[in-house]
Amino acid sequence: MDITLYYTPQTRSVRPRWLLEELGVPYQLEHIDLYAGGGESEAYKAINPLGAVPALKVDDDVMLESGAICHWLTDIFIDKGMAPHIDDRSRMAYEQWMMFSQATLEMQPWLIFLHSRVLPESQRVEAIVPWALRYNRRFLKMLNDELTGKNFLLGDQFTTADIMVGSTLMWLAEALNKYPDLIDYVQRLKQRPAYIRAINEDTVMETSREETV
Ligand SMILES: N[C@@H](CCC(=O)N[C@@H](CS)C(=O)NCC(=O)O)C(=O)O
Repeated sequence: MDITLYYTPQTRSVRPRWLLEELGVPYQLEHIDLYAGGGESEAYKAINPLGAVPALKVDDDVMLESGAICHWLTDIFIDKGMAPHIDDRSRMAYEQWMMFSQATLEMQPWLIFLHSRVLPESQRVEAIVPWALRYNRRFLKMLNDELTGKNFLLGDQFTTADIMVGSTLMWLAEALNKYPDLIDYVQRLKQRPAYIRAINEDTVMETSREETV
């Protein structure tokens, strides 16, 4: 199986890259320079007509959406232990947090990230950050309560749900200050060797081809 991840640093494409590093399977990175219009090239539009990252190519098949990509990779490499098996009852919590990260949590942290760190100052809208923080309060409180006394969302088992939720919390930076258990959680995630490798632009895992399915 030949895996290629279309990738721009500091975007949602970190999620599947982090997961690929956790899985320890070989993959290639195809850098798309979004900031230099790389998403607009005809060649990349043939991969993703939206011009966004990530995209995953597996042999001749292409998949979009960071959540779907992470879900699929986790299940195709289920023996690597990044999710409970489908007939394990803790899979219910896993599915919940996977979907929560995309459907419930993500929008406001993304706006906060855009309007406090990504956009040039002249394009930021001042009112958005306090609004988004207010709107997100109950989601953050729920997560903070969930993680009190626990290492990861499913307890001691680190799963892809931690990648999806944790990478989204990382956009919030100091906006997490009122949530001590979330700050500890994010710190714990940032210390994982696979995360450190994933955010290092030059790292590509060199695992032998025989390890792929
Ligand atoms: N829901 C999609 C969102 C993809 C997305 O919007 N990615 C951003 C980077 S984080 C992007 O490529 N933006 C450039 C564009 O949409 O032109 C996912 O999770 O994969």
